[in-house]
Amino acid sequence: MAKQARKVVITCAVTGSVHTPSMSPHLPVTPDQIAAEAIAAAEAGAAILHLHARDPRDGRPTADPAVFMQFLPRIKQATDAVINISTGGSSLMSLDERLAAATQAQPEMCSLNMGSMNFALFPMLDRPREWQHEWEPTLLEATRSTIFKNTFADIETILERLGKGFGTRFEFECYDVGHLYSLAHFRDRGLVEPPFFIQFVLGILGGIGTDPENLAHMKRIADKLFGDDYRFSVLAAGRAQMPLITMAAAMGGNVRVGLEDSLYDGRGLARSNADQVKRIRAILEGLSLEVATPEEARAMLALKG
Ligand code: KMH
Ligand code: ZN
Repeated sequence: MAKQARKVVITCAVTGSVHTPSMSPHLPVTPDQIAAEAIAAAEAGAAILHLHARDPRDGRPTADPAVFMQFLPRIKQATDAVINISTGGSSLMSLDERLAAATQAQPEMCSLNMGSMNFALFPMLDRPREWQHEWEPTLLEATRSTIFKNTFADIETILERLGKGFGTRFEFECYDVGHLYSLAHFRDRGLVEPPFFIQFVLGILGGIGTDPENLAHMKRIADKLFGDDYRFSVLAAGRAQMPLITMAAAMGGNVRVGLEDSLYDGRGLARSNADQVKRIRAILEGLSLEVATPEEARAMLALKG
């Protein structure tokens, strides 16, 4: 019998809280834009949609569940994609703020950040001030002295409220090798169940860099700690996005694209999230890899459906 092709799960992170509206005219910020971009990304082949919200008035990141509720039902109605709500929000939000939307929506999947760290956005200030909205420099500057706080107690709270409470499964965001050991600790305590969906996050200033050796090392250690009990995916910030996720696919992993992680497509700005999905899709097909449907992603990751 012919060997079944391995399927690759494409996650699309549609807007995030890292980039600011003046960096790209294509970054979706209103509920209409977020819904339209998410739906187009799903139509292009994204099985999982990783979602944040933005204040429709100025594009600033917001944790307000009422804003999430302006786009979530529309996305659910138009697609079968797995909804993944961020619990990372932004490093400037409190844990309660970060959990508010997920608590209300009780999605199939949420992100879960596996450690506290510096999370610098201030290098993005190296752009002409006149390009920037008046709130942007203050917000970016604030990340110089803010810790992205994800203590062991915070992680337990998220596991308790969302995992145990609603059967939500997680995209475990690991920004460095130590975060893999933290996840293994929660596994050893019986607080998380396989299969684990581990997102290797490369290229955030404060976390591991985008060197290919780092990706190989993250996988080596994850193999050691989790054996067959995990699936990995990769996101790489900025221009490293496509090269690193291509490497991930070649290594047997899954991929994350989206304007949350990179504003680029090739040499210029990505015109949409769907453009990035289409680009990685073409690369995957060139590698003779098949793209997983949402149903296949649900089965692979044991989601509640
Ligand atoms: N912005 C990414 C580097 C989250 O939303 O919980 C990581 C992320 C975190 O997506
Ligand atoms: Zn995110």
